[in-house]
Amino acid sequence: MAQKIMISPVTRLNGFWRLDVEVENGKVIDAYSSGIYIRGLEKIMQRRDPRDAVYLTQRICGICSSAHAMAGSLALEHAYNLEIPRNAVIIRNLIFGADLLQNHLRHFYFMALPDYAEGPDEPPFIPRYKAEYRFNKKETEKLFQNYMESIDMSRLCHEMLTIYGGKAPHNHGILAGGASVHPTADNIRLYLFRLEQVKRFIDEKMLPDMELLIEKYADYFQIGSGPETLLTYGMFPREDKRGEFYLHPGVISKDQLQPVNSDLIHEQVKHSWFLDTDAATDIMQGATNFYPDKEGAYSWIKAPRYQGQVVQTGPLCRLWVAEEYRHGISTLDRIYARCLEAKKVADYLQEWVQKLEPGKPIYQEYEPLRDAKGIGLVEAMRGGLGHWIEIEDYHIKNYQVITPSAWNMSPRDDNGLPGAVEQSLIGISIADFKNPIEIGRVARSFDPCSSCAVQVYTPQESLEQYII
Ligand code: NFE
Repeated sequence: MAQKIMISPVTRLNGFWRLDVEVENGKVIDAYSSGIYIRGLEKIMQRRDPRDAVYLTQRICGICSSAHAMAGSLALEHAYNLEIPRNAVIIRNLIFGADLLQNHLRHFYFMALPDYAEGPDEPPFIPRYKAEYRFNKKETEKLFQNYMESIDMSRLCHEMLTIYGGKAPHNHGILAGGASVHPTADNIRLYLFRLEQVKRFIDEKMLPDMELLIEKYADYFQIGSGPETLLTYGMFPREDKRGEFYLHPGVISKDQLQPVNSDLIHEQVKHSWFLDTDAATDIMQGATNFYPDKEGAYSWIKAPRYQGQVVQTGPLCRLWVAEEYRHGISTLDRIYARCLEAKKVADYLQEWVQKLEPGKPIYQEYEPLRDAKGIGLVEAMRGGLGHWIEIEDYHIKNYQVITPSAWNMSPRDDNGLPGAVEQSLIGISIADFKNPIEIGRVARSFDPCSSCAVQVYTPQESLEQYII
């Protein structure tokens, strides 16, 4: 008979997430991913000034804010048909790139590593599962020295972000029309000085630590693959070619690379606590109506699908589409690709910061339109992020957000197809039912963030009014 494991909340990630798995003969035969609180930012956005979108959506979560600033700005620039100055594209990439490095460093050392290396016998490393940890004492000590050093590196990344973004995590440097901080010889130097230290850490500590992880846990290249359809919207807009990205957009389905078509993105809600009418084939018409008593539902995350397919998204998908990493799709591939991407982005940032032109424009003036629609598709740290805005009479009529973690952590869809993390868990072996460390290893390799994925209600208002 199947035994059930429930982990709630899953720790070492942002937000509150619950995983339920059924285990039979030591193997996971079924898995359920539940976002266990409400976001509801779409409700908060209604009737606001469209220019607020860039700032308010950053508050969806505290760890990928600059990605929301990018997507919100792109959506408005699309709606207003704006072209922003070259300097602005670069500055925005410098802000987002610094934030991405901060995220990738944090994921590798704080979120993922403690699943594989046994930390010191003190909080936050205890309590922990009793399991097979494969590093020897010397290796473990070295890994946790680097873990501590990565905190300094994370701080440096946030300092880089603030040089052009004003503050972290929610920056004021990215806005519709461009950027807000002019490049100067001085701020370029301040950015580079920090970047060089972070780059050195990635090259000399993070990548070697990743290689050591591969040496000891190579079996995780065969574990936790998840869906084989990979999605990326394109990361880091090019300053020299409008509409193009340094890391190309694309969907890999059945080994075929296709361009991303936003019309093929839709959301299903059969197993999510939303009214059935919130299912959307056209995301611009999407709605957010909470229904916590819904039968058969188990998550505040909707089920986004691409042409009906379950997809996974994130650094592995980006490098796969860029043909820079085609080793495999698995737990360790996702973690490895994230580390390789950190190196790639650090190299890019060094190149881009030197392309800034002090004295040249950073902002394109515009007149807001009375009525308009726009879509901002961009990559966040964890994968494809989309913002859809409809403006009516100078105010937001509808705002919809589909985050990478909604793609990855989604529940079953209308056809009963499990979401990406759910699929990756089904079939894995659990060595010790009381210490199911394998679940965390596989699930955390997606760098999940349930704050982004679920729908927060306005604390002044009662939730009751949203419930039918
Ligand atoms: Ni809360 Fe986020 C990223 C977005 S969710 S972290 O990256 O958008 O996946």
